Amino acid sequence: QFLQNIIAHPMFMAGEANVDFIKDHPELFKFKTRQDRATKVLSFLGNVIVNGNPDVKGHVDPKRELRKPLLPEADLTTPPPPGTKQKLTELGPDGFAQWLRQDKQIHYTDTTLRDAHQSLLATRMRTYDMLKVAERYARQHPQTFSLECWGGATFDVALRFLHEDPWERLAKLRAAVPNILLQMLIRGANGVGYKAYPDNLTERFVEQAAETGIDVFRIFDSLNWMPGMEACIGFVRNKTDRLAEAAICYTGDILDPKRNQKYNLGYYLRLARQIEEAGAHILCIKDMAGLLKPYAATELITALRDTISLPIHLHTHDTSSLQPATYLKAVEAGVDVIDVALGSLSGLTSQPNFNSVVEMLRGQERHREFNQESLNEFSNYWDTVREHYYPFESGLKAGTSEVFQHEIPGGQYSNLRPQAAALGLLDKFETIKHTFADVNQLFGDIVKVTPSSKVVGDMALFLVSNNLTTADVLEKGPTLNFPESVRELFRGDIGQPEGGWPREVQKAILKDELPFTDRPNEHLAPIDFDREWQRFEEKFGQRGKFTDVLSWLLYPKVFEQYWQHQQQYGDVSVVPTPVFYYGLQLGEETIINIARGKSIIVGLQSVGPVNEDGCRTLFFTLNGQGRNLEIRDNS
Ligand code: 3PY
Ligand code: ZN
Repeated sequence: QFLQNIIAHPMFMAGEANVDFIKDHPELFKFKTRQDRATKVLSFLGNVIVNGNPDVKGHVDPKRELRKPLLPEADLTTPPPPGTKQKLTELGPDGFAQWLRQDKQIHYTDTTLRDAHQSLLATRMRTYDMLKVAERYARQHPQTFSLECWGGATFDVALRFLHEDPWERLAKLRAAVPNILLQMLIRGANGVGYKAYPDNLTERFVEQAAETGIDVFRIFDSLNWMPGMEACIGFVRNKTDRLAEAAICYTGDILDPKRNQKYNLGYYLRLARQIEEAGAHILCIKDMAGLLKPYAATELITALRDTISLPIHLHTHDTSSLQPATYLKAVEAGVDVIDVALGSLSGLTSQPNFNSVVEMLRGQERHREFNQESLNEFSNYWDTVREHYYPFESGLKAGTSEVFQHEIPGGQYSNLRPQAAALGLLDKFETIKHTFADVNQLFGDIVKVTPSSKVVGDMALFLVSNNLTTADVLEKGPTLNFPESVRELFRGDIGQPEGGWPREVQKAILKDELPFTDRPNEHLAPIDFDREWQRFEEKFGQRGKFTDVLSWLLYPKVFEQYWQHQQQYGDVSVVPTPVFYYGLQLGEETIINIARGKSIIVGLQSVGPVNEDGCRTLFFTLNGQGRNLEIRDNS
């Protein structure tokens, strides 16, 4: 600790420490009393036991029996066979892209660790459950193209609700899966956030993500606006040796004359050419709401294959339950990679079922073999684990063709319901869905995906909660105080839509504020990283890792809360999920691996009454020894 104090001292870092430095600075001898990891974890558990985990408050069913998941079979004594990761190292990104385009057999991206739980379980899947099976997956299914496991909403949710470091998650997954490409979703100029960030922040973020473990960067812009993607494509291409996969977000219906005025085949082909010119290695069709119907897929994929020479990756959500048919047609038309999720985390607002799609293509000349028995074991593992997250289920019971009318993205659909409930509008959910579609038309028919979809949702909720319709926006515009996100959208904060914003609506929303049409990032000062390192140290009292500085710059408030939690309770990502959310029952024991090779066995013996200080005394056993802890009761 003494040496750490010296190294961290500002004078030492500035190279100004002379011979009297130690004598003149008694504070170097001040040592923080460190609580050991076990005590920190114990106080986290104590808090959950006494006060509940706030993330599930009001949704806990104490009678619910949670089973222990069975781990899929795998031989962990042998190293994982080489896979796409080794192929990328061998061929480099350009060579890899050519190989992919020419490879006949269909490839699969498994989204279980990112989009599947983002779309079904409010993004709550914890590193703990992922790591239990990651090494096994690497051995059993090395022919998988990639594992989508990072980015999108997972960065924010990991810090905010799970109190986990997303970078640690990625590093651990990388170590467990050295043979399959790891993939992330990045919102172009909006990074893993909801607004534009300075370009040099996105640049450093991309470099660090590659260094920590990302191989495939799926880059999109929420309005399909090329300037929102170009810089990010360049960062991946020029600053890393990884794959830049740029996405066209699919909206409307190219085969429907009522919906294809703006978003028609010509529009998508033009974007694809621009993406190829911008230097992407792979083109993605990102069908975030699941609107690409089977025969439209035939037309789109065939035309794209004829127009560009990049490999094509197709992403969809099975909200309508039609999307396996779309995959069949896309495979016939020559798509190179399709996104699927392991059975028990597939379907509805998530991706189509991995296990079943493999079987659908058996007999098709492009079929790729997988060990079906093992895929089912993984599905069964996630089926049991999914139960542990029951408070986050969306309640959607069946596929719905309504999605073709409202066009709400899969990841947003399950969120809109609780948002409506929080505003006391659950009985108006049908109206909200209709209003979402009306707002889209009012906004000029835009691409709807994070963050533009969130703004359409915010506006729909605003109108419904104020008993207004879209017609009122123009009529009563000057007297209405629209949500901040709507003003930002029309100001140009997240880019420009195809055909521009409808002028009258823009005027009604912005009133006297002037919009801009250049890149929002142009208005942001670049980050001075040396200064930010210093500010970080001043604020948090220690130098911190670069990844911490990045997380703080992206999500300042969320990171601060995460940091406090970390100081108080240590690394809680190691706590088993049922214990993390629901605590321990009297007499129950759990094993927690608090550090590499170091486990503790914790049992709960008793919970005392509230004393005069408002605390309860909890009696635990820690590796068989009694330990008591005072926990404040906040009720
Ligand atoms: C995200 O941006 O998180 C998405 O999943 C968009 O579809
Ligand atoms: Zn998606």
